[in-house]
This record gives sequence, C-alpha cells and structure tokens, in this order.
Amino acid sequence: MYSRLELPDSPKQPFTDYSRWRLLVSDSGRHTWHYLSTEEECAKWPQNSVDKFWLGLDLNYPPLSPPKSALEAARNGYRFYKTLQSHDGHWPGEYGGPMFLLPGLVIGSYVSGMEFTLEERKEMIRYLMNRAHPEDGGWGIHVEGPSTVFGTGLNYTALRLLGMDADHPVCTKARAILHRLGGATAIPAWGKFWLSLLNVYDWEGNNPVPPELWLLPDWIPFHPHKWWIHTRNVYIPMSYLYGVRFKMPENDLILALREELYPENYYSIDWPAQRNNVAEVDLYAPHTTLLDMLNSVLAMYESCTLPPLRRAAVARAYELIVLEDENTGYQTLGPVSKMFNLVARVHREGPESEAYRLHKEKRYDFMWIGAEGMMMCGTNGSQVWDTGFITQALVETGLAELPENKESLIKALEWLEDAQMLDNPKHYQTAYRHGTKGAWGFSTKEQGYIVSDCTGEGLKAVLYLQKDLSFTPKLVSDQRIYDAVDILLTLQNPNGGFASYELVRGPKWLELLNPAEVFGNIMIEYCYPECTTSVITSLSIFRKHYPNYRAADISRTINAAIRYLHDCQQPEGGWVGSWGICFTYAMQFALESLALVGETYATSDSSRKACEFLLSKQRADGGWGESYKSCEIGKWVEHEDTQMVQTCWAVMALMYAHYPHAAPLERGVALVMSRQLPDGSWPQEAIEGIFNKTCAIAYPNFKFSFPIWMLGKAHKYLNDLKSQAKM
Ligand code: LAN
Repeated sequence: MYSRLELPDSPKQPFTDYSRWRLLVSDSGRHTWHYLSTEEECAKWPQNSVDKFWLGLDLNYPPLSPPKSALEAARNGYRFYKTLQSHDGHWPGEYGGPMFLLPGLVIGSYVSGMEFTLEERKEMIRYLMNRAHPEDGGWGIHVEGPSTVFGTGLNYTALRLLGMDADHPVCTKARAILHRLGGATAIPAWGKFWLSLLNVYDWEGNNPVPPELWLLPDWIPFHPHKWWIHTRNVYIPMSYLYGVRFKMPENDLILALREELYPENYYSIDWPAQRNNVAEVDLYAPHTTLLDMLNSVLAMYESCTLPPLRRAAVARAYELIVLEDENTGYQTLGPVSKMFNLVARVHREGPESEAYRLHKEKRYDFMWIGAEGMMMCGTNGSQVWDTGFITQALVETGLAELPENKESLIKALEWLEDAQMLDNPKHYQTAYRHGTKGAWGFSTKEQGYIVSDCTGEGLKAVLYLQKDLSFTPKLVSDQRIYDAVDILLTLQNPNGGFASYELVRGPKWLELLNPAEVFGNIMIEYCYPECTTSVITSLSIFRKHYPNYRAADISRTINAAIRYLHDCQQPEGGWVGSWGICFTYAMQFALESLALVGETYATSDSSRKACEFLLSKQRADGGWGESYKSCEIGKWVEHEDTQMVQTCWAVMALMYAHYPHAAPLERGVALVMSRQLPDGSWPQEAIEGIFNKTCAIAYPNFKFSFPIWMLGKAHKYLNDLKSQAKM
C-alpha cells in the first residue's frame, strides 16, 4: 500500500519539520497532534510552550535565581511547570514506554486499509529507529527492556509496513537479532495473533481464542465478564477475529515478510507445533499444565465447531465490541483493544461505514509526537492523574497561595470539574460495566472508565482546591462530591482492599489460565496497595470536611482498608508497587494512609519498620534508586543510578510517617535540588511506571509534580523539626 521511503541514516534529527507540529487540546482534554502544511497556517496557529516542550524543542527560558531553600527550588520548579499547563487547565503529557503498541496501530491500520500521512509515517519510523537497542538493533517489550521476539518481530513488521526497505541497515540488523532469537515462530501469543491478522503467521500456530465463552451463563465462575477488564476487553475482539479467522489478502509485502521474519522456509513450518513455542527471553508467565490441557481440548473443538453456535458466538462478541466502542467514543478502554476493535468493526461494516470513520479518527488520541518521533501511547493520556498530583502539591506546599499561581489553580479546578463523570455508562450492565456516576478516570471523561485511585486523587484534588483555598470558585457541588464518595464505597472488596477498575469478580485460580506469556497477574482484578491508599486518603480528607455524610460506612471502609494494607506489607517493611517503580512508589501512599489514621513512626510498628526499610536503601549520595526489575520479582533491585523521582517518593514517605530525624531527609532534598536545572525544570531520568509486572511505562510529568511537592513539603517539615528541637 505504501511506497518505500528514502530515509536518512540517522534518526537523531527529525524527519519532518518540527516547527510545524501542534498539539490540539479539545473536548475536555482530548489530545491530537497536527502537522501544519503551510507557513500561513503556522502563523495563524503559533507553536506554544506545551508543543515545544513535548517536541523536545528549546524553550530558551532564562535562568532563574538559584534557590536558597527547598521552597524556592519548588517555586522555581512550578514557574517552569506552569508553562506546560494547557489553556484548558490540565497538564498534557507523553505516555510512552511499552514497545508493543505502535505495531498494533500500524498493523491494524494496514489490514483495515487506513493510511497515515507521510509525516506520521516518517516520524513513526524515526521513533522505532531511535528506540532500537543500540547494540543488537532489536526492541524489547518496553523501552528499557532487553530485545525480545515480541518487540523485535512486531516492530520490524511495523517498520516494513511503514515503508522501510528490507535492506535498510536498521532492518538488516533487526532481522539478524530476530533470527538469532529463533525467529518469529517463537513470538508470544499476542504477537502470533497480530501476525496472523496480517497473514504472515498461520492461524494454526495460535492457541484457540473461542468466542463461545461469551454464550455461557454469567454465573459460571470463569465467565469472561469476571476477568480483569483489560484482558476481557482484548479477548472480546480477539475472539471475534479468531472466530472469523480474519486475514489480510496476500500481496508482495506480505510474501516478503514471510521470508524475512523466519530463518526457516515459511511454507514448511509445522504450525500447530508453534502454539506453545515462546522464546526464552520473552517468557515471564509460562503456561500451566492446566492451560495446556485446556488448549488441547479447545483445539479439538476447533476441528468440529458447530457453525450455528460459532455464528452466534461471533455475533455476541461483535455486539460487545459495539457496546464498548459506543461507551468510549470509539477509543475503547486501551490501545490494544482499540486496534483489535477497529479491525473487527472494519471487517464487519466496511470502509464506508460510520464505525470506520470514527475508529480511524480516534487513532489520533493515542498517537503522540515526542522528541524522538511518533509513538502510540499507553492510554489517550494521563490527564486526571497528572493534574490531580500537581494541584495537590501546590496546595500542600502553600505555593497555591502565591498570587502568581492563582489563575493556574482556578483553571486546573475548572478542568477537574469538567472531567468528573456525571452518569453511569451509556451501556451499563449490558456491557458488564461498573458504575461511573461521580467518578474520575485516569485520562478523560470521554474514555469513561472509573479507576479507584483516579477517583481518589481527583476527589482529593477537588477538595484541596475548593476547601483549602479561599480564592477558588466552588464548582463541584456537595452532591457531586457525595457521588464520588458513593461510587468509591462500592469498590471495596471483602478483604478491605481496592482493585483498579472494578471489584475482584473472578476466582484466583483463573490466573492459572493466563495465556499472555509476557505479563503476570492479568486474569482477574487484584487489590493493590496504591489503589487502596488513594481511597483511604481521599475518604479521610473528605470526612474532615463532611463529618456527617455516611460517617459509619466511611469509617468501616477505612478501617478495613487499613487492615488490608497491614496484611500486604512485606516482612521487611516494604509494599510492592504495581503501577509505579516500585517500593518507593507504593510506600509513599501507604505511609500517608497509615498516618491519616494516626499510625506514625512513633506510634506504629508497621510505620517504623517501613521507615527503617526505606532508610536501609538510601544511597551514599542521599538519594534512592530502584530498577523496574523490582516489580518483576517483588524484591528490591537497585538501579545503576540514583533516581530523582524515587528520591522524592522516599522522602515523602518518611515525612508522611513523621520520621523524626532530619539528616536523611536533608540529604534527599539536597540530591533533588542538585539535579534541578537553572530554568527550574528537571531532566528526564529512568522510566517511572510499570504494569502487569513486566512492562515499564513513562510518567514524564512526575519529574515536575513530585519534586515540587516533596521540596515544598520538606521545607516546612524540616523547619518544624528544627523548631521542635529548640523547644
Ligand atoms: C494504567 C495506567 C494508570 C494506572 C494507575 C491509575 C496508575 C493504577 O493505579 C491503576 C491502573 C491504571 C489505570 C492502568 C492500568 C493498565 C494500563 C491501562 C495502564 C498501565 C496504562 C496502560 C495499561 C494497559 C493495560 C496497556 C495495554 C496493554 C494491555 C496488556 C491490554
């Protein structure tokens, strides 16, 4: 479909004119990037500081006066960060990291006949070139991981579809490592699936993905509506596409890829033997015997499916796909389901349909142009999450009261007000959804999913902005605040903990059927210390302002949540983070929660043990640094370098716990201040987030919100410690 592209050898310089890219922020925080084609358009729509920063262009801010205190450093930090606030009040940001998303965008678009502009193609290619492993030329599951078959097989394919020549040195090198790792036969399940849609892997090489499970009665313990929401939303369109055995018609490029992806002859591969063949470097969660047995039974069933039953099951899966599209403005829950749904809708409804048009358009919500080229993001942004943190930081540090910051905070409140979901999903029980009335999600209200901790942080931010600041308009009514509390209270599990999007619906043994190979803990919802603590802290703050609203329910909920938190503290004193890296992340939330119910270093063994654990990890330079590998194995793994953001989390954790000695905190503060640049910003360090145990994901706004928060808080905290010492 695409012509081959003449490409520069080095991806360091942009392949397009970076002065022409603009981020359009519309519809309650929607992000789409546009490339302006004429000088006139550029003159009419000038590039602003948000565009320039995220494109990696120089902002050329003059140096600020060097801070003499932690508070001044925080203030300088916010002088810079304020310029990254969008006109509508939220903070946009890049959300890259996973390296298996862009191929879905490219393959899904290709098989559906959806094009990209030349500029988008060039910059996607450039991104992949920039992200190729410098030594072996492959790609991993995420930007910091070692090369795998999953990353290399899929990204190689994406490059070829985008127009890179097979003889380009980047392709030659990537092919060499792919073949060294065994070739694409051993690609993990989702890779097999994408390649099968593209018709460069045989459907016989896939384990079955039968849509019939959707015809089972809902009460069955393993019914897919009880699976973790991401897994089931990926499974729905996969089961449709498997059910119809979708495949792209052959063309020259497909024939060429069949040659390139495999060291052996494509036409002599024993496909059924590949179903459980996964390269060693890729494997995180090996199949259980139970799963293998189940797959064998399902494979037998595939050879004798009853056509009317299959048709009914495919129709049911399609129905669920449509409900999900309509509930989310065609972006779906996440980037993987987005592209599978898109292919399914185009397959059923064709290129002239409304579904085609809407799906095509909504790809842009995930496409982001950064300094290294164009990527596909982990969600349609992290709008609520980032806006929630920085606003809380400003209020807690007192920076919110500075006249220079008032307007910015009012804007942020306006945005947060607009981001609250006021109703339950359009298709609610019919789409197996949890309620959303009163909720905040992670990105935008259009995406339309509640996340427990996003509602917690959104609620906290609004309470801070409305209750602690005299100058803000009170935009979110008491009733809407009650709605947020009501929906949070519906999310507690019997063990006291809170999971991510829903209650834990399925039995734990379902994890034995995890087919994804590359991710852990994905079959059902699990309770997470981070999600639980955001709910505890938001409810604790809420009840200070509204002591009479559902007081007994709230106190029961908080007490049970605190018990859960104690239960999941590790014997060494830490909590394992599941969404940020790793102990330092989870511990700042956990120690804040404990302190809010009166458990501090002085009063609680749990808090003291946690502080001692953290202190034992402080480095000689005063900072902390842990690798994403901590999340893979649930044990602290040192990073080669001290990490500024993690140092903030650790110092925050100690302050929340009311740790009584200044020295370790002062050393942490000094480290964070030493890394600040003269314009008030901080440089990007290692990746900050994680999901499903193995895949790191970037939270580039954390390098602003957390140092500002920590430094401002530490300033006051250390002064208080000094005055207490004098007394
Ligand atoms: C996210 C991002 C935000 C994150 C927090 C709010 C930080 C967390 O506390 C709860 C879980 C949540 C909402 C979360 C869940 C999984 C997501 C959506 C992601 C890590 C972003 C990308 C990821 C998604 C699963 C990526 C697509 C990959 C699949 C395996 C389907």
